[in-house]
Amino acid sequence: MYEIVLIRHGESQYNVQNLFTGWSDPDLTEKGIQEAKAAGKLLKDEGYTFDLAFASVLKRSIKTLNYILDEMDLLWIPVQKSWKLNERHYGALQGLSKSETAIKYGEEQLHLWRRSLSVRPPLLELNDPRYARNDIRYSSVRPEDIPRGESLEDTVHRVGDFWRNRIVPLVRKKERVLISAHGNTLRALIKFMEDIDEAALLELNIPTGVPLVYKLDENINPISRFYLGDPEQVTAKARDVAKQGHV
Ligand code: DG2
Repeated sequence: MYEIVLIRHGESQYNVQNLFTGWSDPDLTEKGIQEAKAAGKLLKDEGYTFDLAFASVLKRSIKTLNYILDEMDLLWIPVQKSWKLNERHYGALQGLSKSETAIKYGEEQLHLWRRSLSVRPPLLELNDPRYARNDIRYSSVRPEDIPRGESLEDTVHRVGDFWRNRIVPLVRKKERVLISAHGNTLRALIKFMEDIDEAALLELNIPTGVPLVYKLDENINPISRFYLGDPEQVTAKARDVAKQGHV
């Protein structure tokens, strides 16, 4: 049997202001830093350790990982960063307020933008400064692969690809892997691994800074998943994420 640990970064400056984030690159808040440190302590106390770790190329994911590894005295392990673990691209919604968008377009539309499988947000124009094509960190990415807005399904493809080609071979070698990523990247990964139906996907909200453990069978298919920590607190945090879409 194999095991892998996933975590959504700690609270970011955009999360606390309830803004769509996507590929925007806000820092962690002080609360987000504390969440990351607490996650590291929890993992250590529960006896977890890691041989290598993954992060996106966004600072909230990288810094969360660093705080966790520091807490676990594992800052020395290899870390691979990839844009393929970036948050789902929220297109022209990036930087807008979720609650104001709910007022403007209605909570139902907002819920579709946030939680459906196939609905894309409005796409960025090519000349929009938020379009990442001129950002140096993506200079090695093929221009046609740089999104202007993604549905969760689009994200499932890139994350699924990365999981299959880059992570699974390591898990098979019994490497203990930690992935620090984002709310929708993790929803995409869960969709890819478990193929959960759309109704369940609509209700799936990932809390910030809580380790999510996956037990996998010999074919790397999930047997079970569970959050570490106090279940009531985890449920309350996930409920808060869901509420961000209200007027
Ligand atoms: C949030 C997720 O991403 O937002 O892009 O706004 O995990 O990087 O904070 P994260 C964003 P919701 O889909 O929950 O609205």
